[in-house]
Amino acid sequence: MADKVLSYEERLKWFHEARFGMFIHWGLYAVHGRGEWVMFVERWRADDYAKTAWKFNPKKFDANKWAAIAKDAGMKYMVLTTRHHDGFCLFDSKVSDFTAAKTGAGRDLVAEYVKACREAGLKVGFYYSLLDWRFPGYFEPKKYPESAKKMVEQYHAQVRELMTNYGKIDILWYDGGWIAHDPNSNVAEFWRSAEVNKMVRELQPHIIINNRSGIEEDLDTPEQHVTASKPGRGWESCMTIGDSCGWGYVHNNPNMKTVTLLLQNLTIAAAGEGNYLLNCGPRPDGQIRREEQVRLHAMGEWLRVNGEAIYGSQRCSLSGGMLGVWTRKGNTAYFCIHRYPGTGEAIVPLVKTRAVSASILATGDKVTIRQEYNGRLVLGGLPKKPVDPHITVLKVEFESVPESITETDKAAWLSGSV
Ligand code: JFZ
Repeated sequence: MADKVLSYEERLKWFHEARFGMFIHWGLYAVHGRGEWVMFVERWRADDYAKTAWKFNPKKFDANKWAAIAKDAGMKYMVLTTRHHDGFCLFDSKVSDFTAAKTGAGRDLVAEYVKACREAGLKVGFYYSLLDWRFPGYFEPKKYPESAKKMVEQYHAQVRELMTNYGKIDILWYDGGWIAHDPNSNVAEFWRSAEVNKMVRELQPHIIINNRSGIEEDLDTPEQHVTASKPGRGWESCMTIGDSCGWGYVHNNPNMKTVTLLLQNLTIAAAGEGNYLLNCGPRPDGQIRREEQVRLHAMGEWLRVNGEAIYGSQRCSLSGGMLGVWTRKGNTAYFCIHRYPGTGEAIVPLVKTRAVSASILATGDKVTIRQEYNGRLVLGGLPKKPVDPHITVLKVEFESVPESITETDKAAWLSGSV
């Protein structure tokens, strides 16, 4: 008898605590070094591209090293591309010969990934692309209806394999559903996604499913931007460390984001009660490139000191103004300062609730509190230079859940009488 499907809140409890995960885009495309869309963008003939499978033999792939990098970064889960749009499966499949197990690698790379995640105490996520470019029926479903039907059947069969053969899976990260059709077709109907997701939840009652099979399900997935969903709705911003043009390995990727920007994105996501799924595109040999490793390590260093403000964060109604963003846990609020003031004071307008105490989270050093006209909370006695090169967090205890003043007269602030 299958376990009962957990409630939405129960299923998302660990996710809200986690706040930060590692996305991994890895597959045949890494051999070419020009991102995961290389087969389509360069119009490789299917049989020509398929030969790449015999060159893909990741001798240096060690999933335990990936898991160690994710843990060191302060990440709590991983999501791996089990199959991307090019159709190549990193897992062993009975319904496809285009898999790592049956070609150059000769291994079930997903099985190794799952084992490593569990041994590291990380939650396990599977990315799976519904579309498969190898099927003419994806591009011309009306002209090649049989091919389109077989592609849908592959999706149903392979998701069943993924949900059956690898133990407890925590996130099913669909992709590539909406691109398949002309704008006025119904994605969920074309893929018969409701049938699949019903089966998924029967096999994995606690699983979180994202919104990319044509059905809303559990998670919104803003891509390459950090945009909060409405309160109560789970969401996760997914983003590349390098240029947005490639999730898979891009040999020369000149625009790697700074650690400061990556941490700002993480704090903005946490402020909106959302998660940050940050992507690595490992080399064809399975190693995560150094430029990504060093940034992830630095994020982990910051989280080891300031993680209290991020993990399990709640929304906070206080204004961060020009300086940064607020997260909250009960009556305690955390001011994540992105633009540190040089005056020794951080001014927060329109604070309704009495502040009781304040300190610098990283050092415990006390911060002075003054509450004045227009609800201005002045946090003072700050060192002239920020204690952290990226983001300094002030921890402020309030006498109740901190609230903002609602301005009924929009001009009242001018006379200090908000
Ligand atoms: C998709 C994939 O195509 C991409 O390779 C990567 O896996 C990313 C995480 O997901 O990218 C998208 C997603 C959405 C749109 C376009 C590309 N869109 O909505 O236009």
